[in-house]
Amino acid sequence: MTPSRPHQPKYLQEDDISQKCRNLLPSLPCEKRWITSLYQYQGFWYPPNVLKGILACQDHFRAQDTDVLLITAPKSGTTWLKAILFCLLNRAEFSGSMQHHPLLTQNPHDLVPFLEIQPFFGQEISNLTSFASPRLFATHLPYPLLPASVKDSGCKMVYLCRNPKDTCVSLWRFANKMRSKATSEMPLGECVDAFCRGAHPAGPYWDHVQGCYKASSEMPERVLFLRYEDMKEDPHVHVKRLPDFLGCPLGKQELMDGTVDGILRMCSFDSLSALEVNKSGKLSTGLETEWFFRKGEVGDWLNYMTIEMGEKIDRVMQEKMHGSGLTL
Ligand code: PAP
Repeated sequence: MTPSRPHQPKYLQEDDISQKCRNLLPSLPCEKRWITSLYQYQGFWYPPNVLKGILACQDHFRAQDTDVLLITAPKSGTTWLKAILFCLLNRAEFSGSMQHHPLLTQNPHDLVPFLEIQPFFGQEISNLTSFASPRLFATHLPYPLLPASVKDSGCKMVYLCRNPKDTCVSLWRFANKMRSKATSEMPLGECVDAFCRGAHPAGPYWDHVQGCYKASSEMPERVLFLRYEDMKEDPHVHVKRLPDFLGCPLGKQELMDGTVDGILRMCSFDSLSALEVNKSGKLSTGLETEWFFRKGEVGDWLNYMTIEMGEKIDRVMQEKMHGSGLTL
């Protein structure tokens, strides 16, 4: 295990891992080519400190039937959908007082915690009783690694996927921001190689996406499968599906008074990225809020990758997703 470097966000520091995690690490395959060491646990790659949170939430998280869980691979649009879900689920409370809306002063990641990062961060068992029902959480855990209670309960899951080449570029830019000042930048070619080997945080991407795609095909009432590109193209149509799926359908008045339009405006890339909290704030995990707002565009990979890099990702995705019925 590599020691923590100065200037690293708390999120990446490796000193603070539980005994259970410490005992497990030597038996796991380790990847050193990412900006931090990654360990392969139950088929997916994570840094040790996140692995600690995964073990804790797998052991201790007790899902409730009313919970809502947003599931994404990193850089698939998590921040955007966290904001939208938060607005939809809390719309009754803030409908008359939008100028006091929590999203104006808090980053979506501080309002909607990742199960394996914030609640179990730095402690073995987190007290989640302070969360009002319906509780809204997010996770980068793929379907097979979810805590048993999530699968056994009646809670709702929303999965968001994104074009793998855009996801890879977004991941590359983010990883380079997150690296310690003492570490050199990762070239894009290395990130593409890691992506195609599946050896990046929460990778392999193809397995991550397929787990929830399969679950949504088998249990459409429990898992809603969305695509970032569809949401960018027609956000209204796709966001309107959410309240019905979550069991809190829009009322007649809300359908007439532009509730969804208001939520989409508030959660748009331009609105969120212009807020002071998202320009200069820090998350409780130590990450800078502005890192989560880069461009938010579809097809941005074309501005960075060579044709060969793009074809390499296409080839591996086609091969690994063959027969799944899903194309990205
Ligand atoms: P996470 O999984 O680590 O939480 P996530 O939010 O999925 O990160 O990824 C950030 C991406 O979402 C960035 O994409 P880009 O690098 O291609 O630009 C970011 O710009 C984009 N994003 C953030 N907020 C929004 C938004 N409101 N609308 C659309 N895209 C957004």
